[in-house]
Amino acid sequence: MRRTSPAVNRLRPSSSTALAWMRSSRIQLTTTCGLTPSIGPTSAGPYSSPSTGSGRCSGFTNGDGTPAAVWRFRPRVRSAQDAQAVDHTVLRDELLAEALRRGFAAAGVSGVRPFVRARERALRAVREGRLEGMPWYDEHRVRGITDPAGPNPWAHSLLALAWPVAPAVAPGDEVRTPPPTAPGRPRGRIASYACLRDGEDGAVVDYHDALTAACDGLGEWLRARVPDLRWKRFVDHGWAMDRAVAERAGIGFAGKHAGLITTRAGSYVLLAEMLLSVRLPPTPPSRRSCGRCTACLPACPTGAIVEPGVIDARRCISYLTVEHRGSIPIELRPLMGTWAFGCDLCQEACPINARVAPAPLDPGAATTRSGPVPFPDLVECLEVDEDEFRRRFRRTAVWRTGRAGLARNAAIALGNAGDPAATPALRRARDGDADPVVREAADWALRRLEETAAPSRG
Ligand code: B12
Ligand code: SF4
Ligand code: SF4
Repeated sequence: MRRTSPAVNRLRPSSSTALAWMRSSRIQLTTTCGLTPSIGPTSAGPYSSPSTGSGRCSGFTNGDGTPAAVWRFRPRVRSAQDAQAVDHTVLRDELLAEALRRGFAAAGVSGVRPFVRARERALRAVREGRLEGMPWYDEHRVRGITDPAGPNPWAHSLLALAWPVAPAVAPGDEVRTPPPTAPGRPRGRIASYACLRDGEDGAVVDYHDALTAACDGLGEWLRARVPDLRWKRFVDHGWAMDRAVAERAGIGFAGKHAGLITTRAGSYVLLAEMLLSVRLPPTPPSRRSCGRCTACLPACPTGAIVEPGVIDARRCISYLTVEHRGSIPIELRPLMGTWAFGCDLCQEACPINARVAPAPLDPGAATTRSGPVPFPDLVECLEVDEDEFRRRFRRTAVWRTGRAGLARNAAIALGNAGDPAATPALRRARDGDADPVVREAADWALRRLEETAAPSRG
């Protein structure tokens, strides 16, 4: 059983003046978690609230272990403006604690000034064609997403949030694909984020829905404390630059596999952010890094990590299986292994994930009857019809690739799985699938099975 590292709370600076000020302002110190904020009835400014009373230590650290609460102690409150700044620091810390209480793995705050460095990198990626095949991700969009406050002049803060995802397999361990459920029905792989489960009934949910609900809940919580609050959420719909916001807010750092790495869940997180009209003090960026580790670079089978932190999406299995429409380039197919949707290999190679990622999913059944599973029956994925595809995947991440996309991926995965007993299913798809791309992929897979079986026949 894997455990996330315990949150470590630190109080800084812990000078006697600061402590005296805290007492006079009714900021409380607790022995159990280091710090539980509360603000007294004399506080000025638009916000005042009683103590959260939650007493949760975890509420006051960033995802990367640095204190989310940057306690800016002042010897005394000199003016109403100062008092308001104090209030907003407390409000921010209560908000961050509330986010963690609601299940987020990390939360932090950044300012709204444009993300200039991320813009330059993304423009370079677009110009160099590394994001080709995603026409919606163009220069116009890059300029928009790197200036989220531009069209929202009321916004003063960005709340960066990371939602934990259970890995499909324990990172660092050898991947043991469960045996086929029947001869000729090998199991492939679906990336962990697509298998995200709802905490309440354990059903697979689309992460957009899960994060949207979690953000809305947090927004309402905040509105109850800041009555005139305006907010707007961004849940991976392409109108914010999630990793750049997360980095600036200090909820983690960008790894060499390009993923944002948090302390509590490693890179097994999905990101979202909320623009807020309230002016909250920012949390500091993470000082952590990958150091000398390079484990993810050779773990990528297609060479998609072209330099540390830089992905050529055109080679990334995640792009090929999720975003790419039409035929997949032939030279990449043998490198795609048995991925039917997405890819987690660079994350699985990461030693930080091996230490801190959430407990892995149970491999479970091979059938996708109740939605995506980490090790799906590939023949089932190949043969699922439009109605069934809709029923099984409508409210999950797999919906994005469409019935034909999943069948195409499954055909290629079956070619790579190397089980000749899958030949009849591939022949049926080659001769009968409604989509020419699926028929061609099945044809390729049949030839690949023949080629890979040939040496053993000889
Ligand atoms: C387009 C996209 C993709 C594309 C391109 C990926 C890419 N790296 O650019 C494809 C389809 C390949 C993809 C794949 C995946 N994605 Co995606 N994707 C996005 C999306 C929509 C935009 C990303 C983007 O702007 N890319 C352009 C590049 C330039 O930007 P960037 O990678 O964010 O850049 C940061 C770092 O790479 C770094 N950087 C960039 N250039 C350089 C150069 C140097 C020298 C250095 C040091 C750093 C550096 O700085 C940037 C700012 O922080 C975001 C959602 C969003 N709206 O932000 C999700 C997002 C990045 N994806 C996500 C996920 C989960 C994945 C997958 C893991 C899914 C899977 N299991 O199959 C894979 C991982 C692939 C990988 N190793 O990155 C998550 C990442 C969560 C996390 N922990 O970081 C995001 C944030 C979605 C979300 N809201 O949760 N994705
Ligand atoms: S997701 Fe897979 S293909 Fe993409 S960079 Fe990571 S290991 Fe490579
Ligand atoms: S595998 Fe190593 S280099 Fe890659 S992201 Fe993890 S720590 Fe960084």
